[in-house]
Amino acid sequence: ESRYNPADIEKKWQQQWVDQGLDKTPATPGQKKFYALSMFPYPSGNLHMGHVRNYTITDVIARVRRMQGYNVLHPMGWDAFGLPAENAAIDRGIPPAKWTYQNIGQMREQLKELGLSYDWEREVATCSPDYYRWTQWIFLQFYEAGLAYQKEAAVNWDPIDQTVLANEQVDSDGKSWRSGAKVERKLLRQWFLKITDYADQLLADLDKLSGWPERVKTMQANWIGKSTGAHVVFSTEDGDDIKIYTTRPDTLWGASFMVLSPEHPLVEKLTTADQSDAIKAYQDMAAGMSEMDRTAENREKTGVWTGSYAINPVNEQKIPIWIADYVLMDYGTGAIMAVPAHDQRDFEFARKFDLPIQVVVQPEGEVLDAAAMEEAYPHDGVMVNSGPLDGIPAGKGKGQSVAAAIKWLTEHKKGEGTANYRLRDWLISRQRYWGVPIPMIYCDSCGTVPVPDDQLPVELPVDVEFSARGGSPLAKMADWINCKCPSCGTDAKRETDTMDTFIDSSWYFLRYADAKNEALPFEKDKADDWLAVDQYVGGIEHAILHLLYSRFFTKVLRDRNLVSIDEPFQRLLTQGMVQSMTYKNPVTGKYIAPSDVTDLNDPKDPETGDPLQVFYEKMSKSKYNGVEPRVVLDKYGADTARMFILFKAPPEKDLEWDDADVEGQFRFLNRVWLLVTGFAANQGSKARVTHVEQNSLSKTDKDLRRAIHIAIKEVSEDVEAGYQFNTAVSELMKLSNALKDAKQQDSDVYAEGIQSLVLLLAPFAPHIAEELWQQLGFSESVHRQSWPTFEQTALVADEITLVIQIKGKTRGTISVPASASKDELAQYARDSDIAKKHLEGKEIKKVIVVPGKLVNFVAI
Ligand code: ANZ
Ligand code: ZN
Repeated sequence: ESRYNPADIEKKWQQQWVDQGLDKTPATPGQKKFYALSMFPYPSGNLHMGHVRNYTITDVIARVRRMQGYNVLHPMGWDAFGLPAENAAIDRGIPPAKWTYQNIGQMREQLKELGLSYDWEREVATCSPDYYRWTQWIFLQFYEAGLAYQKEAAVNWDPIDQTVLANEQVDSDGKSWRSGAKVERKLLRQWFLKITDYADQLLADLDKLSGWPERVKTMQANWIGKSTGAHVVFSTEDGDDIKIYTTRPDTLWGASFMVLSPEHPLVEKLTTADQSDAIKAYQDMAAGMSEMDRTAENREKTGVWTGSYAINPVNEQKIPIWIADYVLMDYGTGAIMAVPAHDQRDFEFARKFDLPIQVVVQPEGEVLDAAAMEEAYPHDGVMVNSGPLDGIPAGKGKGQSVAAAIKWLTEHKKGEGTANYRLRDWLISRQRYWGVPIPMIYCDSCGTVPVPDDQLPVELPVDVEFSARGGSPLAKMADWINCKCPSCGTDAKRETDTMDTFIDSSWYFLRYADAKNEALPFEKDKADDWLAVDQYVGGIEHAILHLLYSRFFTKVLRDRNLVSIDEPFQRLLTQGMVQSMTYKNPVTGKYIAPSDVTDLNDPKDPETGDPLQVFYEKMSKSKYNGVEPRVVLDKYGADTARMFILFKAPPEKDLEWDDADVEGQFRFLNRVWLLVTGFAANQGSKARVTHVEQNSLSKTDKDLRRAIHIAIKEVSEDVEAGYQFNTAVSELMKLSNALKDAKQQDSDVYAEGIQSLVLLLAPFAPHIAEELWQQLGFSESVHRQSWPTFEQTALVADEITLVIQIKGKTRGTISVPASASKDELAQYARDSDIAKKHLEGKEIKKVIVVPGKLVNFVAI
């Protein structure tokens, strides 16, 4: 007998599986298809434990489905554009493409070592021109549909390096990560995708996603942020219309001033000569501030009066028009009616600038006095001072006042009910090199002209100079920028911005269905065949943007008749974090590497001597608590790493790394190895059991067979019900113990047990299962076998004969399950005809149960 040595078998089988084309996607998915997808990684260069966990979970699902007879698509690829590659170019002079492809090569090897059953023929890299050509094509589809447009928007501007910064490059104190300069806001003309057109569908269709965690759906719903209310039109004294959005049209009679966003287009016109300087100064100040700062709670209110008035349409009152930065231009209409009695921000503003406050909602059993109020009253009550609404129950929740107000507004043609969304259009322009060039050309005579399909891809130029200063490298490449207008042929210029990398990942799951297509991003039939993704697995950090954008893309592509599905991901599993022990000095706040801690049982800071806090936290470099997949693979092999990860916690829960448990899984695989190789050596072809006749079995064989079929049943159910792989692994351990304890090694049942154990183990620890399967004498791959099914009859426990006594005298016997507990035995006896007959009219004083033998009723 040989020892279990993962290094001997894992590489060998990985190569053989490739040679056999084991993981290739079937050409036609047919009726029974399964699309298993992991969120593809950014090729940073190294796999971390979070990746290993994510991909192992999906791999087990894919492997089980294959054994269950599904045609499985299980692909992998690279989310390969993005900032780190450009930083590597700036810092180390390596071209982004070279850096990226090197990393991809490295990580691909690591994935292969894990024994993940990917169809590598469908691999995609978003930075490859074969892929981004179609990203550009899809962008042009959006443009054609009127869903891509340009407008001015603010960027983070580093005044020293003269470059645009991504949000991640701005420190929390608003300084550039590289130059340290205070970051400014600068307006640039940029491209947007009109995701707001789909806000309603994106919200409503969340209901279709029954296989998604509630938490993720709630996060998406909050992000979309639908509110309902009304548009109301106020007129200025000069007769201009100012439209406002309010969620509380019922409070219109309490609107005592208006506030416009400083960027509102009417501000200039409304500003009187006297107020002009103050307004301009205020606008300049607001322009330099971020939205976060502007809307921060408890911030002292600021603002300036325009000098003009509007007329409140419900009561013809003349009310002043102000500007203030707490009103944002891109929410609602960028203008509000202020109701200080019932809105806290308006209240603070009114108090600060001494503006009138009018109560229109009275709380029940209390009288609000505007002069004495210390804060706004936003709660329920009864409408007052509100003409036609007086006396109506008020409030957003139970009140009828909002509906009544909308009815009044509609009848009087002064407004209408409407919905509003927090969701904004998606700003996709990035002033960067390493991304998809936006395929647009600017011509002096024709304006903005899309690059014709047959000129795609607009490729990234290669000889590029990188420096942290002076903006995007593309914007400096005259040769690349200058081109001919596709429409009139005169000199024109290319757009130099590239796309947000979230666009690349918004359609990759469709490309996998037809990854090599050179004429289209994917053929409709193929996408329809494979999509939706049956199981998507990834991190909760993508709960909002990536998933929302992918849903948006899917709906637009559907509306362009490129695919038929409404939703891309049928079921979503967000796996928990991989945590590990961290050591932190509570005094200095510094993390200490475990290797620097002198005594792990009494951990102290080696420098200061302070006792250290010890707790589990997500693995990360900065906390020195990462465990390198490399180290685990070298020491134990991929199968142990997989088994540990699956065993230690249910997939959606956080997992605490524990070396002893890793070791434990290694030992378990060793036991399985000994068990199966031992059997193979002694019994050889006995393993090929195809049928066991339950009825002719001895009691010991029946008992063992029950354990086998319970394991099959439990593992199958654990896999089916929310992928409870941790309990599935426990069941495998139980089965292995039962086989180890069994004496009848030469029986058919024992052979059936060995065979079932290897089959059930196959999705979890694919290499060792394959090796053992072959040692049992089978020639076809274990991964091509059918998933075992349990026999109901094998599950039934044996029966025993139970004696029934009344006052010590035997009255008869009944048959009961051998597994029945004491209470159950008493119940079986009580329910028996024998007991009923003899106990009629008597009172039971005592019930004596001798397990496995008899029940005695003491009755008088
Ligand atoms: C009058 C009013 C009275 C309001 C009241 C609230 C309470 P949500 O629920 O988030 O949609 N608002 C509208 N547009 C705004 C903008 N561009 N910037 C800042 N605030 C804006 O919030 C809608 C409410 O936020 C609107 O309803 C408006 O204030 C304000 F007792 O109108 B309300
Ligand atoms: Zn032209």
